[in-house]
Parts: sequence; C-alpha cells; structure tokens
Amino acid sequence: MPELKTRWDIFCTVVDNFGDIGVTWRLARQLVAEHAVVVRLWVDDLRAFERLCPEIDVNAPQQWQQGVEVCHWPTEWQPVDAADVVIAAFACQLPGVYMDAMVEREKPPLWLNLDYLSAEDWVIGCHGLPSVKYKSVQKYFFFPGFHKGTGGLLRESGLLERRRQFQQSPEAQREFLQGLGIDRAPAARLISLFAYENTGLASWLDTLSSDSTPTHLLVPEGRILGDVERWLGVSGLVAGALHVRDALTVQVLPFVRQDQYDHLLWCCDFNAVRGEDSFVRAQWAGRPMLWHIYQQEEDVHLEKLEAFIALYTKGLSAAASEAISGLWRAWNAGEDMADQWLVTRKYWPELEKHAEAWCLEQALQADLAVALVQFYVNWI
Ligand code: TRH
Repeated sequence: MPELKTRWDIFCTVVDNFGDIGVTWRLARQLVAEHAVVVRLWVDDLRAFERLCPEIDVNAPQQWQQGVEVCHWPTEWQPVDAADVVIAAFACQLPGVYMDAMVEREKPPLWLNLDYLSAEDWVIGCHGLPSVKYKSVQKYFFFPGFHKGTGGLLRESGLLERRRQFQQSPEAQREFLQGLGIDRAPAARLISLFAYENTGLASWLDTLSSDSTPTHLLVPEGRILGDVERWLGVSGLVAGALHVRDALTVQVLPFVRQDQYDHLLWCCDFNAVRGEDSFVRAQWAGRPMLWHIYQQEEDVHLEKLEAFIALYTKGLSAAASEAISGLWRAWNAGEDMADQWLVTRKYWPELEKHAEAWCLEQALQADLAVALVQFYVNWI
C-alpha cells in the first residue's frame, strides 16, 4: 500500500512588507519539492503574495501554485480538517475553529511557531522548547538561526551550485540583466538596493557619484524610492527610470518574482538588503552586503544587529571587521555613509573572500526545511 503523505498547514498573516509571505512561500515550495509532503499555505493577503508570485489569482479562495495548495485565510473561517504538522509563522494567531479541529484529531498534530531569525545566543536555548498548550495540543518554538542547535536557514537543495554556475557564466548574467532592461557598463560596479527609508542614503549616493569607479545602482520599486527621488531631485520614479549623476547610474527595477530576485543578487557585486528573507538570500549570493534590519520598538533590533555583526565578522582582519561593522551601523542609524564606504572599499578583496567563506560555513548546517522534517520525525 502506498504510504500516505504527511499533510502540513502553514499559516501566514502579512503584518507588513513581504518578509512574512516571502519566508512561508519559500518554505512551502521547498517542503513540497524536496520532502514530498502535502502543503496548504493559508495567507490573509494575496495581494502582497502576488508581488512575489505574479501567477497568484488574488480572488481565488483556493488555488495550486508550484505544487502548494494556496488558500486565502478568510475572516470568516470555514471548518477544515487539521493537518499532521501545523506551522504558525511568526507567532500568528490560528483561527479558534481550526485549533479545535487540532484537538479533535485522533493523534494531535505537531504544532510549531516558526519564529523570526536572530543571531542572538539565547535562540539556541529556546529552539525546540515547548511553548503554550491549547487543551491537549502542545505548541513548540522553532527558531531559524546561524548557530548549531537552531533550526538553520532556508536553503533549497542545489542552490549554491546553481548560484556558482550562474556567477561563472557572464553570458547567463548578461541575458538575465538584459531581460530586466539592464545594460551593465563593463567597468561598472553593480549594486542592488532594497531597504527601508534611510536618511543615510544621500551621503552614500554622493560618494558613489564622485567615485573614480562607476557604479550602476539597481533599485527595485519600494520604500527607499522616496529617498532616491529626493537625492536625484526628481519625482514619480517608476520601474524603468534611469538617471545618471557623474559616476553613478541609478536604475529603478520592477519588483521581480522571488526567483528572479535571487538572480539579481547573484549578479551584483554588493547587495543592500533588509528584513529577513532578502538578508538570507544575500548571504547565499556569496557577495559582500549591507543589512537594513527591520526596526522594532525600544530599539531591540539593535541587539539583533550587533549579534549578527559579531558572528559575521569572525575570521576577518580587525581592520576589515571594523570597516564593515561601521558601515552597517551607520546605515542602520541613518547616519552619514561617506567615510564608512570609503574605508570599506579598502578591504574589498578580503570582504569578497569572506562573504563566500561565510556562505559555505552556513551551508554546512542542515537547512530549515530539513530541520523541520527531522523535528517532526523525532517527535512522532
Ligand atoms: O519586506 P521585508 O522588509 O519583510 C519583513 C517584514 O517587514 C516582516 O514583517 C518582518 O518581520 C521581517 O521583514 C523581518 O524584507 P524581507 O524579509 O527581505 O522580505 C522581502 C521579500 O521580497 C523576500 O522574500 C524577497 C522578496 N523580493 C522579491 O521577490 N522581489 C523583489 O524584487 C524584491 C526586492 C524582494
């Protein structure tokens, strides 16, 4: 008799931006593709989802996308059977009726809270611990992370091989960039910019525009465009816009599908990323990067930032470590970037080597999907 596939339900509320749906969509696809499980992804905001995956029918209550059953999470919940594994992403609150369905199962499901990514040490101690209980059903904390003893990072099988092949093929890169309307000048440094509003941007762009090396800056449509407009002295920037200021070419890109965004990161010499998912993808790109961390109340995000800096800079020379840490701190404080950028440039070869080494070191860990499946196997 064929073995019945395990059924997984992933719940995602889009709090803001694209990280919540970005992470859960990536996870759902990987579980289906690599672990032969059945996944239903419940999402409350299909419009946000559509930006990452244009095939989404925003009006469909249920649809199949890349092997994942995508369900709109309605305000009025209709009863459904609970799955074998239930993931509440980022502490979202499950519908009460669904929680009762979990209780009614003959064997209770494995119920997990997939938490936010952090490099802080305490994560190791909390990963996998029991959280709250609903009647007879126990919830567990599941923490992604960079350390051994955490749930690891999302990384599809063969990702780094695909990335390396692409980076070794100037033709594949040229073709990809041309598809986005990007004609890279041969000597230009390519930088992608995905960030929240940032008062430090103008000083960075000033420095890039007066540099001896030309820069081609690629900016997907999003929250940073207002700052770009102010610096350029223009308004109404949309995808396709291209402006040259001395050594700096600024090009606005459409918000591309998630897989294309990976390729964009792989093409660039330097990636400014933000939040959680693009931050991880930039690490898999193996190139130097700049992280704009998601701001939290009472500045608790600054501790997260420092924890990651401390981990990431291990193995760098003291001077290179100071340079990249300074750049990241300035960016996250919205401060002047000029000096920090000039200092960072001095250590470029070392930072490039380090980015690849960091990527390989992180890839030694089991990826998050494998860790989840393993957690389930150990639990049953
Ligand atoms: O969009 P983000 O800032 O998302 C989040 C949310 O704010 C969330 O509430 C918060 O908790 C979390 O950050 C830490 O940044 P993030 O996580 O990088 O998500 C962006 C997603 O969008 C990611 O999956 C990559 C994708 N993306 C594309 O698919 N195409 C694009 O062109 C770009 C620029 C991004």
